[in-house]
Amino acid sequence: MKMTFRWYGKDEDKITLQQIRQIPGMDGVVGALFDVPVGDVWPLDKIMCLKKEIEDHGLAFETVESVNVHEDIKLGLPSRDKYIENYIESLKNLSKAGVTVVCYNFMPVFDWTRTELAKPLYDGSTALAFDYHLIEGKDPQTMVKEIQASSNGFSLPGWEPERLKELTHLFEQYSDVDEEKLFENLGYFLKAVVPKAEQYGIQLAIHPDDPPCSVFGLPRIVTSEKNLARIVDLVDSPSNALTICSGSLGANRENDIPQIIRHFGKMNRLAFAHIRNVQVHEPWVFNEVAHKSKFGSLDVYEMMRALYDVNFTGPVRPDHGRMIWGEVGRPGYGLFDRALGANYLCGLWDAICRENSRK
Ligand SMILES: [Mn+2]
Repeated sequence: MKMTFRWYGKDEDKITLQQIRQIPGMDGVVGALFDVPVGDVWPLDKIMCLKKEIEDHGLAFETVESVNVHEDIKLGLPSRDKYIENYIESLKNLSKAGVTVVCYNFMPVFDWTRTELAKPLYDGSTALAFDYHLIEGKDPQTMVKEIQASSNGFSLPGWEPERLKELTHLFEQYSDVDEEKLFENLGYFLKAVVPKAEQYGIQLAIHPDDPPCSVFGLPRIVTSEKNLARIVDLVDSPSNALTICSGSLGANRENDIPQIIRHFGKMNRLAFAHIRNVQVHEPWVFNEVAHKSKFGSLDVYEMMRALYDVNFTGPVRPDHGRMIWGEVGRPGYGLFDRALGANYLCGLWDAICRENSRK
């Protein structure tokens, strides 16, 4: 596995590449062009600038998160073909820069959803939290305002203000899209894009819905092992692959993450792993915690062990972190706790490798 760190670029992230470079065991950066509107082609010159910037700091640029899928593709509107063409063009340009993994999600309207961005934990740190009681009966506009008010001034991915202005209209458009229709629209997208991705040497890696349940009545399909199996079956190609995000899938305790890693890893459909821990208090009530297994509901050792067992050679990143040591930053994406998380994951990995080379 290659240890990576998500970075929002020099204009959007107050964490520097120099700082990321100094995290022990860091191999690469997971980057993206955040100034290209969703649906537009990612220009080759901008991709090459980002690549150079990252590589000049001794880090690899092979993984992109995310090339977002335009809403018209998820809705299955006639205009989707134009956006699919643009998507393919972006993949072509990324392949020219040596990118081999492209993460994306297929969540209607919202990207990840939380009800609290700075829930105080027992040790004075804060973390992202979700409690479905707080969402029940709330209208999405109020929710958006609350999230934006507590985002420390950062524009959160998937919650960009421009996009959310259209919220009422978007909800209307989704009124006749159920889970089956969403599967159909994902299939249409993948059938067009995956053969090209394969040709360009790129694995498309769909990210699980976060949390893996319906919010505000919108359909969600990337939620369980059963649905992941259905997705990889939509197009039979190693380029139709998965991002396993332990914190997203793990919010539903019925998802056995090590088993999911083993199953899809053996099929060669695992392209990217986001590893973090969550404490699940009851179904759909959880908060994020430090990466170490003992602080949450997930067995992080077993997940790393499963990645080792399937000979996973792709990128892994610590996912969200808490805010610690007084850091003020992008919710979930501060420097300190994610660096500690990466170090913990590298430590587990070293121990697993050493133990097995002795046998
Ligand atoms: Mn994730």
